[in-house]
Amino acid sequence: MSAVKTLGQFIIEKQKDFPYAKGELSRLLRDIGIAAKIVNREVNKAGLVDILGEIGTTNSHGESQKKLDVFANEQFISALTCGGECCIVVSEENDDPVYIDSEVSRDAKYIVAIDPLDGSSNIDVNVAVGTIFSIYRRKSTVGKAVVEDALQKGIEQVAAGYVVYGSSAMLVYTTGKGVNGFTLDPSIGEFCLSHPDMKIPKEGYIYSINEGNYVHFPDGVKKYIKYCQVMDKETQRPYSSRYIGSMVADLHRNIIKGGIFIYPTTASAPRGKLRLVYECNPMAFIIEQAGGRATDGFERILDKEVGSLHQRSAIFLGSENMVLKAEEMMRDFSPEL
Ligand code: P6P
Repeated sequence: MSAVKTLGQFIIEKQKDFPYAKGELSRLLRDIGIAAKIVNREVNKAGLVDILGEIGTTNSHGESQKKLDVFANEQFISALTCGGECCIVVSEENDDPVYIDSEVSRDAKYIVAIDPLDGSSNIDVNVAVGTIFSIYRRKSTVGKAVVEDALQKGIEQVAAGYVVYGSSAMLVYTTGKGVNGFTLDPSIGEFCLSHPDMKIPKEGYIYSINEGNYVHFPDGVKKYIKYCQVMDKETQRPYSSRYIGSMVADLHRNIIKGGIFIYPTTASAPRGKLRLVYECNPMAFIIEQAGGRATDGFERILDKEVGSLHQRSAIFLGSENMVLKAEEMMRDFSPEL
């Protein structure tokens, strides 16, 4: 039986992939793992303790904040502050960047963008939720880090990952050399390597989209949905429709089984709903590293200009052949492109 390899051991082992690494990124990834274990503990008992429900405040998008959203945000910011490797945190839960200006973080060179508890509206109904994180190296080299350090294109990410708090807690991340998944073993309190070198199937047979918004979808999306539903034995259609309403859970399933996740523009979200910096870019980095494809229907997600911290984007990501087919239909209905 092969020896268990913990997240910490794996991170240290892979540090040799980065000849100039001095251990800061390794420490940062371990700090995130620690906070994820604390959040998982609370998510797992959310129904038992007074941590459900709303706290009467809203985040920068006008969305009501739940106790667990705020708790998770505090845990990640606290772990990153104590770890000393991060100089700015950009969070879905904070309108403005959180500048970490402490003795230990004075020379920190990493920026972390995070959605601390994605899909939190599912907590009350016991459906999987997740954390999404993205790590950049600061561009500015002197003085305190500045907000422009957090407005880098997705292609500049040095690492990205997610935690899915589901039937088991899993942490999946990439540093640009493939994707690896770790499952939390509660008996030892460690994330252990369970899914080495994750690859998404090139072909998939699951499409994931909120069809309740159908009337508001672009014509290319409507055509793609109809394509998924047509009977065609050769291409194993109709595909299955699976939509959890928690991006991390939908994407994790698609990486393992194959599939496409689409959140297009809609009437209520003319630029898309999902945020580029701490949802689309990290997930796109992971999907590409797993052999998949991630665009906004036209442009590669990782190449998109980042103009503001909470900028939104449409997203089509998953099995390469499925995303290519959806893009073909988007172009068919956008002749001006
Ligand atoms: P809708 C959760 O709020 C989230 O940000 C993603 O996790 C999820 O995929 C999406 O929004 C669900 O949005 O409009 O379908 O409920």
